[in-house]
Amino acid sequence: MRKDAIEVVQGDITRQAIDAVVNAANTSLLGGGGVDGAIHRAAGPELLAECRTLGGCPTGEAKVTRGYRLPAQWVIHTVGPVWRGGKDGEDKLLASCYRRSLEVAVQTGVRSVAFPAISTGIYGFPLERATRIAVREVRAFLEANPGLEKVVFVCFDRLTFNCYEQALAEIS
Ligand code: AR6
Repeated sequence: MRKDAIEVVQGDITRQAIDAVVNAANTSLLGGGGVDGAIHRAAGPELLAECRTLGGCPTGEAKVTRGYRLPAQWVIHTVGPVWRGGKDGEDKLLASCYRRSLEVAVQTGVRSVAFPAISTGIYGFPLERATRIAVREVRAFLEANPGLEKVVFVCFDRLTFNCYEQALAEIS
């Protein structure tokens, strides 16, 4: 088990010195609030210009752009599900976000990736449920992909940080 390949930190994902940061975007890929707004502000207008060429992104999928003014070289934009009570395929779609983001990362030659807690803000996905899915998917992917060296869960607040620590301790 490559436990040491996963890190949990509290902080701002736009400040992470890492190969790629994942953006919790919407299907338009044209920016928004939350972490999406923060990434676009920090990366600068060139990011939006490149996003305009991508033609949007379906929920559960991922697309890559350059990072422009971010310390990260790449941004992997994924679209999490809006929480609608849990019977609308939300779990599977969220798992797909983590898996597809990591697949795109490996295809891009990325060795380290930072994730925000996708869907747990504006999209309302229950935090504990989301963190368990995130940890499970990332663990499984790391097991199967030794070329990927590090995945960091970047938590904006202490509650999210604690949830990831708990999920990592439970799912071993
Ligand atoms: N660094 C790390 N995490 C952050 C940051 C940051 N700078 N800013 C916020 N978070 P959200 P969603 C956390 O709402 O639920 C946008 O409008 C935040 O505290 O950003 O997937 C998009 O365009 C929470 O833990 O994303 C979509 O329309 C987590 O990031 C919609 O929001 C995700 O919260 C997507 O909603």
